[in-house]
Amino acid sequence: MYTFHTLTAWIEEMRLLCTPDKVVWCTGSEEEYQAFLQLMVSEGKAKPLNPIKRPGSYAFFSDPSDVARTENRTFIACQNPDDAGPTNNWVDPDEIKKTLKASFRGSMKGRTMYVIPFMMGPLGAPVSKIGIQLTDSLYVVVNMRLMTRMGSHVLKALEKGGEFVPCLHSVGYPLEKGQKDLPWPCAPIEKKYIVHFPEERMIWSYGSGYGGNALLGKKCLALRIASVLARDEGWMAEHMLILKLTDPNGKYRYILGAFPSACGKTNLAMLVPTLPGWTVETLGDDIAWIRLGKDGRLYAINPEYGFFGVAKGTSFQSNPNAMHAISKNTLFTNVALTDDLDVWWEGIDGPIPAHLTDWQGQSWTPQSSTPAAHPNSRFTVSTKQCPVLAKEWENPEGVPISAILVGGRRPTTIPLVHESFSWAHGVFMGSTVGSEITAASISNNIGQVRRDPFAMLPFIGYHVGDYLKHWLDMGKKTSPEKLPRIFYVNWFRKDDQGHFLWPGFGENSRVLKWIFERCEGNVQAKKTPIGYMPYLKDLDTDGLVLEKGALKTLTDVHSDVWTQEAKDIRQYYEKLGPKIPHELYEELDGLSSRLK
Ligand code: GTP
Ligand code: SPV
Ligand code: MN
Repeated sequence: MYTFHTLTAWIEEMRLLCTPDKVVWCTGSEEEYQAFLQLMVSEGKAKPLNPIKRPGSYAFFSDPSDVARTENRTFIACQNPDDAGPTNNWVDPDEIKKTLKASFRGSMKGRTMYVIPFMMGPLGAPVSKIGIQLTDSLYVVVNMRLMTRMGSHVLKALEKGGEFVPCLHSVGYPLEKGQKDLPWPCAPIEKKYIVHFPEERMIWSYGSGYGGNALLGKKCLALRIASVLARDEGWMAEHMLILKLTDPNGKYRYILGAFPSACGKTNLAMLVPTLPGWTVETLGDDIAWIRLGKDGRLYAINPEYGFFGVAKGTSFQSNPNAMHAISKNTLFTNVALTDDLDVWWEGIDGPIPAHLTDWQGQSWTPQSSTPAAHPNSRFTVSTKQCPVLAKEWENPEGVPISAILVGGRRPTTIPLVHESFSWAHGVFMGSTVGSEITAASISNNIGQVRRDPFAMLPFIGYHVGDYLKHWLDMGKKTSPEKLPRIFYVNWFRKDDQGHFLWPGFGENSRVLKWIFERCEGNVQAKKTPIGYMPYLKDLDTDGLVLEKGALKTLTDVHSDVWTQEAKDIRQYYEKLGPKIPHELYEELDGLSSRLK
C-alpha cells in the first residue's frame, strides 16, 4: 500500500535506484513554474516565443524518435496474462521489474529527480485520485503543472489519508561527468517501456519524454490504472470529451463523446455551433470519469486540469475557442516556428509563410517536401484558458449525462448519425467503433481501419471482454430510462474522390441538435436495421451547402455493405476470444437478422 506514511520510504528507494544528483519537491507555485521554464531556456531545451504575439509561451522540440505514444512499448504487468487480454502487451510483473530495475539503475545520474504530487479530479470529489510522479524531465514537470492539479496542497490531502499511485519516470539518458546533455534526451525505441502494474496500482515509464508516455497522470493513471479501479469499484474511466449543449430556450444537457485519438474530441468539446441560438460549453476534451449518482443517473467529471491538444488542423476556422485558449501561457511541442517566433502548423489560418523553421530545426519553405509541424504536434494549456469553459466543470459530483456519442474515422459504411435501440445495443455499437489509424501513435499502418472499442483500445488496463461486460453491467445498475442514450456518429464519410461529405466542426451542431431533441423526446426517428435514424426533415440543414447527393449517402444504410460490416465485426469478436459477452453476440445476431 502506498500512503502518506510510506511516501518518503518509496522516494528514497527510487532515489537509491536512479541515483540522481539531487531531489527537488515541486510546490506547484507560479514562481517555481517560471523558474523551471527559465532553466529549460538556459539549457537550450525550451524556446521562448514572441512575447507580443504569444506571451508566456514556449516551444519544445522532441527527438524524432519520440513523437507520440508508443503502443508497442506499452505493457500491462499482471499475474495472469488472461487479465491483460488480447489487446494489451502482457508482461510478468516480477520479470519486468527485474528488467526495468536494470534500466532505472543509475538512469538519473547527472540529473535532478523532481517529485510531482498531483491530483486527478477536483479537490474533494469522491472519485479523485492522487499520484506522485518522480521524473528527471523538466518538460514533464512543466506540462504536468498545466495538465493536473499539482503541488504541495496534494501532499496535504494525502496526509489526511488514502493511497497514491506511484509513478516512476525517467527519460533514460544518464549523464556521465562532463557529458553534454541533449535538447531532448530519451532512450532508443527498443529500450522504452511504459509499464502498468494494475494489481499494485503503480506505473513505471522509461525512455520516452513525450505525451501519454511521460505525463503519467493522463493515459497511464487516469485511463489504464483508473479503468481497473473503476471495474473493481463500479464506475467507469473513459476516453471521452464532456460538453454542455444549450438550446435557444436555455435548456441544457450534458453529452459525452468517445472518439479515438486524433478523431475530433477537442474540436467537438469546444465547438461553436453554426445553428443560431445554440451554445456548446466545454467540461473536458479527453478523459471522463463516470459514476452512478444517488438519483440513478450517470455523472461525469473531467479528471484533468489542462488540454494536451493536437495542433495540426487547429485554426480560427476549425476551432476558434482552442485558438483563443492558446493565445498565451501555452507550451507547444513539435510545431514549426515563424521567423518572428510565433507558432505555425499545417491547417492554421492565413497564407503559408514563405519561410519557417520546421519542428526539427531545419529551414523550411513551401517547396519543402516534408510537413513543417509534426502531424502529432501538440499544445499544452490550462483548462481555465478555454473561453467557453462551463462554470460547473469542477463540480465534485460531476454533471448528469444525457447522451454518449461514439465514433471514429470511417470513410465508408457508417452514416452521419444513428441511435441505439437500448443500452446493450449501444454497448454493441461502442464495441465496434473503428477508425483509420492516425498519427497520434507510432504505427506502420496509418490509414487502415482498426476497431477501437469505445476509443479505449490502447487504454483499457485489463481484458477487453471484461471491459465490455463492465459496460453492460453498468447499464443494469439503474432503470433504462435514466441511462444516457447512445449515438454512433461519423463526421468522416468520404465521396469517391476522397473528399469529406460532411463539413464537420461547427456544422456538427446540426447533429447535436437532433440528439438533443431525441433526449427531450421531441422528435420521432426512423427505425432501420442498424438503429434509429433521423427523418431528413428533422435534420436541420438550413443554410447548409453540401455536395449533390451527399445527404443521401450520409444517411444511407446499404444492406450489402452492412452485411459485410456485420461479418467483419463477427471476425473481430472471434479474434478477441471467448470473453466477449454473449449479449454482444446476441446484438450482432439481431443486426444480421434485421439486415436480411
Ligand atoms: P487526441 O487528443 O489525440 O485524443 O485527439 P482528439 O480526439 O481530441 O482530436 P482533435 O479534436 O484534436 O482532432 C484531430 C483532428 O481531426 C484535427 O486535425 C481536426 O482538424 C480533425 N477534426 C476534428 N473534428 C473534425 C470534423 O468534424 N471533421 C473533420 N473532417 N475533421 C475533424
Ligand atoms: C491521445 O493519443 O489520445 C492523446 C495524446 O490524447 S497522449 O496524451 O499522448 O496520449
Ligand atoms: Mn486522447
